[in-house]
Amino acid sequence: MPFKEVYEQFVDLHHNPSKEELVCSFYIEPMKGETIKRAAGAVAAESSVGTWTAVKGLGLKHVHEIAATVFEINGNWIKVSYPLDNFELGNMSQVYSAIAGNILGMKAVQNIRLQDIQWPQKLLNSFPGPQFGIEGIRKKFKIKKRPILACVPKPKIGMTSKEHSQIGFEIWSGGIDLLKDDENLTSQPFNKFSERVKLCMKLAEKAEKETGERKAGLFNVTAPGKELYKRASLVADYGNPYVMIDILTAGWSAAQGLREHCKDLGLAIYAHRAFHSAFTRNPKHGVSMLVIAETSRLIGVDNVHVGTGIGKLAGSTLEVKTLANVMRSFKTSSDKKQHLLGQNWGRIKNVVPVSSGGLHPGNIPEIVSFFGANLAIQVGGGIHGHPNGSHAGAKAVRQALEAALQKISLREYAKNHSELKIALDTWGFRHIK
Ligand code: CAP
Ligand code: MG
Repeated sequence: MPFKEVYEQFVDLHHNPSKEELVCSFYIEPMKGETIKRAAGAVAAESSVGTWTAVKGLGLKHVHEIAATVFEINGNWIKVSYPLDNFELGNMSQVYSAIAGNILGMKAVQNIRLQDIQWPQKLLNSFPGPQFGIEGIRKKFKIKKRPILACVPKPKIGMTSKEHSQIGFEIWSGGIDLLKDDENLTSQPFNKFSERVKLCMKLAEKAEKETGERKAGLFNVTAPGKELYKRASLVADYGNPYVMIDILTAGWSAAQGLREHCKDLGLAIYAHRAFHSAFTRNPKHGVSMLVIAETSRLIGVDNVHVGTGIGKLAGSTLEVKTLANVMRSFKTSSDKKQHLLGQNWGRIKNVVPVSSGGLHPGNIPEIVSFFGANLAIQVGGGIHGHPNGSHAGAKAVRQALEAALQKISLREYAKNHSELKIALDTWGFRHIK
């Protein structure tokens, strides 16, 4: 049999996937001279049991039973179903090696993008999901309705632990809830992880006394091997309720290990998505941010970055709104326009979406009206770039949030709030590029 014919055997447009099967939607562009049917079949073959040529084993009963099937082709969009036995329950890295592995580099396709996954309940339930979810996080901080506020010190790296912790105090006492490490700050010689945690926690306590609000650090525990877990344990020893991980540079298995470790420690997990644009930014190729966010939810993070739509980083307003909604909902519907498959999340808790990247006080009302109040807003430059410093910058953000929640215009509110006025005089309402 000519080798290409193998691929077409993986297409059955009459197949109706059972509830036990995992379904993926892909955008594919066949390579020149290739038909969409063969290219689609190649995707199903390579991501499940097949390879470029016929092999005898394809006729074996169980191999045949678990072969993936292309069951829909609609222009460049295809849907592929995978019987459950393709996957090892609870092993996210294995799942990705199948449905987002070799197929992304196949010559049969010019471009291929994994847009969405619909997880069958058995596979979904083999993952823990968030330990706390939105309700649990709000309870920890006694923040009933307003967005949770986070701030990342800038400059991103280079400050000593002492300088970093002092900035922490300035922003906590200025009205911010969470002091976040930047994605590229872990334990460099000038700002050792343990020293940073120690100094910050001392000042968090002071800020708590001063403000009567709970203050915490999002300490970036991303590190090789056991060191990652050691750092999480250290954070817990200081009584801080949260850790942060660069979920993509660390990898799914490390993140799964952290989730397991955090269960006993009672720590919430904040996921930074640095590295995602390597595979999410090209709309024709790679893996969508939606898939990354859904995966992060299953693994069990309590926060995930979803973007702003209006800030300095790529991501359309429609895309970031969809991401936030999928992270907050327990049941999502399919959507033909966005090629969403819909998901019943069952017992899996929801996730606090984080809007971040180029935000400043003048943007806060827009972010709140766009996302609603059930989210976290993270600001770096838009606090530390305040002409009067980080403390004033933090106050300006909190004031902007108060105005937005009370539906008072920022200009009006700024009449009696000098920090906000200076921020507006500096950045106005502009969208940062
Ligand atoms: C924001 C930030 C965040 C990005 C992440 C930064 O700083 O600390 O890492 O927002 O992007 O380093 O850029 P600014 P995303 O507030 O100074 O922009 O949420 O898109 O993953
Ligand atoms: Mg950052």
